[in-house]
Amino acid sequence: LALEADLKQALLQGQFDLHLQPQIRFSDRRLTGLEALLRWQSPSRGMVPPDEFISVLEYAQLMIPVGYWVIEQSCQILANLQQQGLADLRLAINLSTAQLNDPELPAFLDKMLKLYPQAAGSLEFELTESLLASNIPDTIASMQQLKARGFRLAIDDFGTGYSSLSYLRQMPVDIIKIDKSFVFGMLDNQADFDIITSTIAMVRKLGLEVVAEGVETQAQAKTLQQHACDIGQGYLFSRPIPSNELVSRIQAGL
Ligand code: G
Ligand code: G
Ligand code: MN
Ligand code: NA
Repeated sequence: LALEADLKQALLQGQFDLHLQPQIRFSDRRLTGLEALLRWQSPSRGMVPPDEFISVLEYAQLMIPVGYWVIEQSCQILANLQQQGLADLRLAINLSTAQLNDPELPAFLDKMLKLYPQAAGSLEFELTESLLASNIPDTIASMQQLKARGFRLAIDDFGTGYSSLSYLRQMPVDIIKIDKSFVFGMLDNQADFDIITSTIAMVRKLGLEVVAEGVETQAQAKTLQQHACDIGQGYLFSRPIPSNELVSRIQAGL
């Protein structure tokens, strides 16, 4: 409860920040996009990781307003990157169930696109498998609202939820993000290796893009590249970067 009260203050008092984690295209090892990750700098608790407050935001019905803040910040970051000559980077935003099901989301996005027209081709939304598990027709309808506005859709943490393969068949998704738990084990564990390489092959055969999360070593990156993974994200390339350091870090080559 104290946490809930503090989170209400956090939005009003500007205690949230976005950290941006680089995504690298294996073919040329260049920066291709960024994932926005919410951070809370609490005056009394210090830096609180999202695992400890996202579920409280959901429970307290604060995820939608905080999510609007995340979307507007992300649009501002894209506009700022464009001003610095970094126009072709994509920016991925995590959406929770409540956010995808929010009937006001399309109107909010239309407002953002009026203010930040360049965001249309650059924004991506990440949805988790658990989110997709309930009410498939409504979920597909919500996803189509996003697709109609030019946004790309990714399935996050792929492989950790239920009935993954049926999503691939039914849902208008563009990108699959293989969960980091598979990447961590891929060079030590034959099953993880087989899951990774066959998932990459399947996703590409379906004409979708595949991202590996949690890439921590050069050996992992090399193997992922050899097996035609499109994009990597992980501490090997960069930790998430505070928004105020982003441009200088990109200009310095990360
Ligand atoms: O940053 P990381 O390191 O600890 O993030 C943990 C999880 O928190 C992410 O996998 C993501 O699902 C969730 N998360 C991070 N930022 C946001 C956000 O802006 N909105 C939502 N809905 N979830 C987020
Ligand atoms: O949205 P999602 O749950 O996938 O968010 C990604 C999470 O993974 C974030 O919490 C981020 O900080 C974390 N992360 C990103 N790269 C790495 C990595 O290379 N290793 C580990 N252990 N965690 C990572
Ligand atoms: Mn994510
Ligand atoms: Na993930």
